[in-house]
Order: sequence, then structure tokens, then C-alpha cells
Amino acid sequence: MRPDPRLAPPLLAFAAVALLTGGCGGEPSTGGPAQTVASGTTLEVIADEYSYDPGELIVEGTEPLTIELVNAGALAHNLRVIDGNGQDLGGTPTFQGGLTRSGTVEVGAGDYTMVCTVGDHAALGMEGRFTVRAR
Ligand SMILES: [Cu+2]
Repeated sequence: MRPDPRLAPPLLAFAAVALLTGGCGGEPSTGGPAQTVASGTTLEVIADEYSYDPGELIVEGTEPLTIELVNAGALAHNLRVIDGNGQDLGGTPTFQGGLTRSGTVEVGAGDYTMVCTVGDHAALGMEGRFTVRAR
């Protein structure tokens, strides 16, 4: 299932603002702490209203990373990785609370953002930095 495309324009605008304003500070994003993970593995991320835990990811390497998203909330959530142009590069489907679904992200080294594209969840806190480092 794809995120509703009608939700994309406000999300893209938000993402652009986030990238413009959040580029160089050392401020942690909302939600849980950053976690470093090796690519080529599976990482569990917990989604809730309205945060991810970990709230920020640093991926070492450019092999595919499988994200196992545990929806611990009551609402539907997803986790999508977008680039600086707001392009969707992969992630999990949108699914209801209480379930777990996996998705894969495979991107080159760079700075990305992980967001929930449901409604205004990203603006409410479901967004964090997703950094990929070559190794
Ligand atoms: Cu959400």
C-alpha cells in the first residue's frame, strides 16, 4: 500500500523547511535518541503517537536496511525515507496500530529524513534524520 499521494504536497513543504532549518545544528530530533546501525541488517523501530524510537538513525554502509516497524500506537503509521527534494526512497507500508510490518531502504551515502506520511504526523513529531555513511 502506498501513502496517499494527496498527502504529499504539505509533507514535501514541511520536509523542505526541515532540511533548510535543520541542516547544521546539533539538535536532536523529537522522539527517541539516535541509533547507529549497520546496513544489510534488520532494525526494529517503534512508532507511536507521534514519535519514532529510535528517533534518528545513522546507517553505516549502503547495503539495504530492513526496517521492522512496530506500530505501538492506536493510529495507522508508516516510516518512509525521503531525500532533500521530498522524493520517497522506500520504507514500510502504512498499517494500523498493534501490527508490525517491514520495509527496505537502499540509498547511497547522504542525509535523508524518515517521516510518517499519514496526515500531519510528521509535523507532530514523526520525523527524524536518517543519515547514511559509506564504509
Ligand atoms: Cu503516523
